[in-house]
Amino acid sequence: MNKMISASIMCADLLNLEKAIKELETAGIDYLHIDIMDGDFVPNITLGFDLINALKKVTDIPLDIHMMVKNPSTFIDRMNLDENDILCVHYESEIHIHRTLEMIKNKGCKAGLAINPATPLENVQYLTDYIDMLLVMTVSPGFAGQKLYKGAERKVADAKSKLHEWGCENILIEVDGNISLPNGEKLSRKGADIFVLGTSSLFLKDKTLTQAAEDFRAVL
Ligand code: S6P
Ligand code: MG
Repeated sequence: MNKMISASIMCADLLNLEKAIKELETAGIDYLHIDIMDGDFVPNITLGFDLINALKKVTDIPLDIHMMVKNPSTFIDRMNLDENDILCVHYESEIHIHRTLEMIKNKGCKAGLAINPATPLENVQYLTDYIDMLLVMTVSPGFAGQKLYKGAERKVADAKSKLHEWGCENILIEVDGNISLPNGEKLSRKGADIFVLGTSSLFLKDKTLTQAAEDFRAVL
């Protein structure tokens, strides 16, 4: 399976976003990762639906939307997405998460389920028919610039073997949080497919986005 890069837009130069998007296109980035936070599910507030709908008009790079909000089902209709985009919600964000995943599938885009460091993998087992991607958080959600939590490598390895055991190899594993070159290399070996890159490896002061993406691909 091809390994893919998802660029974390909250870490881009937001005052020159169009320029960054064009550079990410040139660099062959696979997804734009859009973090939506509500100040309630996580202690921060970031990007929103107007930005998503504006991005859909200017780029063909598929969106990888990471909803860190309570009751995300309320907002599903607010985004114009197509079959290549991924809409990802957290296991803990709804009482009836299965219904939300069904709503996402009915919308016609791909569905992702995000799990926090403390979320057991078994919580995913009976939802696998409704998801295209499992987002294994490698930090607690809320902020860029954090440190990989200590169980992350084991969690990704376990996620890979559980998905195999459940006959769900088609479900992609995404990792998000402190994906530096060494962490990316380790997590790739454990089975991660999509890598969310932010301040740790893509948006750097001393490298262009193209160079940083190339350097990251070299360790996968
Ligand atoms: C964090 C968010 C992430 C960050 C990304 C930043 O809650 O979901 O997508 O934007 O992790 O990357 P880094 O390398 O600064 O951790
Ligand atoms: Mg994220």
